[in-house]
Amino acid sequence: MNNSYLEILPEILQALTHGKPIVALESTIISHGMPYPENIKTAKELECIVRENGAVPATIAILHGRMKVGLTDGDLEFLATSKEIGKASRRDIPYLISQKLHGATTVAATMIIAQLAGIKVFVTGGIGGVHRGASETFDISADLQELTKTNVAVVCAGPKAILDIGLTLEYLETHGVPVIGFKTNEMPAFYTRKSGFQVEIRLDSEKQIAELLKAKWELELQGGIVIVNPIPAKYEMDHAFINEVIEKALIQAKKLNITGKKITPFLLGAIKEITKGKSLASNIELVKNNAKVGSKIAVELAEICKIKS
Ligand code: PSU
Ligand code: MN
Repeated sequence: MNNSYLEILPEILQALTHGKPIVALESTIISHGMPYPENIKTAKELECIVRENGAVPATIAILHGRMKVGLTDGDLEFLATSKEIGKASRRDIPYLISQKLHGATTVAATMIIAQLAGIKVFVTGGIGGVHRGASETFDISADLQELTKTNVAVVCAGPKAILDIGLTLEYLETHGVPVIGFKTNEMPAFYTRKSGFQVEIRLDSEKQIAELLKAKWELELQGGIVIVNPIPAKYEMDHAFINEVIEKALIQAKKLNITGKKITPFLLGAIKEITKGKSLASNIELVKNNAKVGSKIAVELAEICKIKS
């Protein structure tokens, strides 16, 4: 890897060289998506789950102006506790690097760095999307644009329920981003297994998903793939209850005039307060479940790529 901005941990470099399975993990969820100490605990658990399922974890962040692929426990602790960590999406990367600053990477920025490193599979909780009321606010997450051009598969539990799921699906369709339901015909909505929207492609095994990834990229069809993996039933929240809570959180955000990159962390925090921590518990469980599935996809992908070469 001769990209001087990148710093890849030796274990990951070795895995890359030998075509071993690797799973990228994002850091916005650590610095801005969850409170301390749940954030650090979850970040470490995710890495363990990835290992237990046969892949090497690569948590990604920007630290001291360097794009880090693979973090030490000290790095994770810093991301989980420091107030100096900005939320870094695509447009923030050059600024943070040139000013030697820190950034917790969103789905978009994590995809960019994963691609630079040569990592194909990335696990998160929920992707950003088209916000409710976007026809007025123009608020569409840079995650969606990234999915149209960067060749990384993102395993998630659907777009966050705070978004407009219908419009998010339309956007992904327009831009040719495949959305695969893992063992589901219905689009999950992060805290719940159902959203009322269907997914057109359903695959029931990690191997089939790996084969789809391989086909897409061998055909040089640029862009990412979204794999939606519903939250396990025992951890899901009640649909009507969470929607009421989201409405309340949206009203709070409007009152306080919260916009731009602050809105997603604000809403997640407000939802956690209103649900007295229940949403956070669901959030943690769905990401862990994604880590399991994502790792198995990475293992299958490494396997079929080995056979080919
Ligand atoms: N999902 C979560 N918690 C989060 C996010 C997603 O459970 O904190 C983050 C992801 O990093 C995602 C970002 O990329 O929110 C989207 O932010 P925005 O809507 O500003 O693009
Ligand atoms: Mn936004």
